[in-house]
Amino acid sequence: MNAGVWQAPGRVNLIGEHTDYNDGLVAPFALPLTVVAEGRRREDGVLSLGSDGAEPGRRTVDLRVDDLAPGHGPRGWTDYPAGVLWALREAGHRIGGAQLRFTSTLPQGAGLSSSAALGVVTALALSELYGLDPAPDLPELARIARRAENAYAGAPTGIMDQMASACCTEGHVLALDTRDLSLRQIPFDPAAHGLALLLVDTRVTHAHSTGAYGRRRAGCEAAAAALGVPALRDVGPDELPAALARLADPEQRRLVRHVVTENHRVERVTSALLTGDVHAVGPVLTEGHVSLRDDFRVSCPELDLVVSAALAAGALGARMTGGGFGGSAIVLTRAAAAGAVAAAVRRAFAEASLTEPVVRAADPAGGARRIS
Ligand code: GAF
Repeated sequence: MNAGVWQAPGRVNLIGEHTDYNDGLVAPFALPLTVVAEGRRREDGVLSLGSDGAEPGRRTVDLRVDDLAPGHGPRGWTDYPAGVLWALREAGHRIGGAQLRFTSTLPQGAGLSSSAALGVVTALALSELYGLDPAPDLPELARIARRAENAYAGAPTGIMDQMASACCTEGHVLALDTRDLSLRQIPFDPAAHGLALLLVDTRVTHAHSTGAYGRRRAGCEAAAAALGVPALRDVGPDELPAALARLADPEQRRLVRHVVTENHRVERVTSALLTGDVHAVGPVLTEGHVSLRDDFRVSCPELDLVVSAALAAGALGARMTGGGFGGSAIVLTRAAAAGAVAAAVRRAFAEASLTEPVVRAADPAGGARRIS
C-alpha cells in the first residue's frame, strides 16, 4: 500500500491510575476524539511530518530517516512520530521515508493521551505503508509507540495509553493486566443503566516529560526494591499493612498504599461491571480520587474542585483521570441529573474565577484503524 488514512483515539481511564508502570491493572476506554494521519510512502529516505496544530512557522518538518536517533534533531511534537519510525527500525523492521499529515480532534495536555494517539496512529500507518511481514499486531504497535515515547520523546510513561488507543473496542472498557498485556473487553454502557459519564477538561495543561511524573515512578521502583518484590504489583491488598510497616520513608508508604489499593479498585470496578452493577462503580471512583490526591499527590485544585462540586450536586462518584497535575476528571452521574451536575461544576469554576471547563459526555469508542 502506498497511501492511506488512519486514525487512533485518545482515552479516558475509568480506574487504575499510576499502576501501569508498577506492572498493575488498568481499565481505560477509548474516546471518539482522534488523531488522524494521512500518509504516503516516500522513496527518498525523508520523513516529512506536518500538523495543523504545530506551532506557526514549523508546520512541516523534514527529517532524514537514517539520521533519526534519540536526542538528535528538533524537540517537540515531531519526536512522537519520528520516535515511532526509529523504534520500528530498532525492532528490525525495514522502513524508509514517508509523508505524514496529522489532524486532531483531541485537545493536547488535557490528560486524554493525545501523544499516545499520535504514536499509535504513526505505528499503524508505517506498518501498513511498508507492508511489514509478519504484520505487528495491535499490542506490538502499542509497545513500539511506548518505546518511542520513553526512549525518544523522553517521557517515562507506562503502556496503558498506547494499549488503550490501539486495542479498545466500541462500547467496552479494556481491562488490561500491564504485566503480561492480557486483556479483556468488558461491556460499559452507562446509558443502559440510566447513568452518564461526564468528562471534564479543567483546561490546566500538563506534560509527562516534566519531572513530577518521573519522580513518582522512581519512588515506586525504590519502594518495590526496598520490599524485595519485582514491582508493587506483587504486593496484594492483604499484605499491605505488613509492607507499610517495613518502609521507613513516609513518602514511599504513601506511594505503595495508593498503588496497592488502586489495583484492588480496578478489580472491584471490573467485577461490578461484569455483574451489571454500574451504580457501584461511583464510590470506587471517588475513593480513587482521594488516594491520588492525598497519597500519590498528583491532583491539583482544579481537579479537586470538579470532584467536590460534582459530588455536592449529587453525582455517584468522580475522580481525576490520567497522569494528573492538570488535565481531566470524570464524573459518574444519573443521566437525568447530568445537566445539573455539569452546571454545578461550571458554576464552581466561575465562582473561583477559573477558566470555564469543557464538559463532554464520554462514551466508549473503538481503537486505532485505517479509515481510507
Ligand atoms: C499517563 C501515562 F502516560 C500512563 O502510562 C499512566 O501512567 C497514567 O499517566 C497514569 O495512570 O497517562
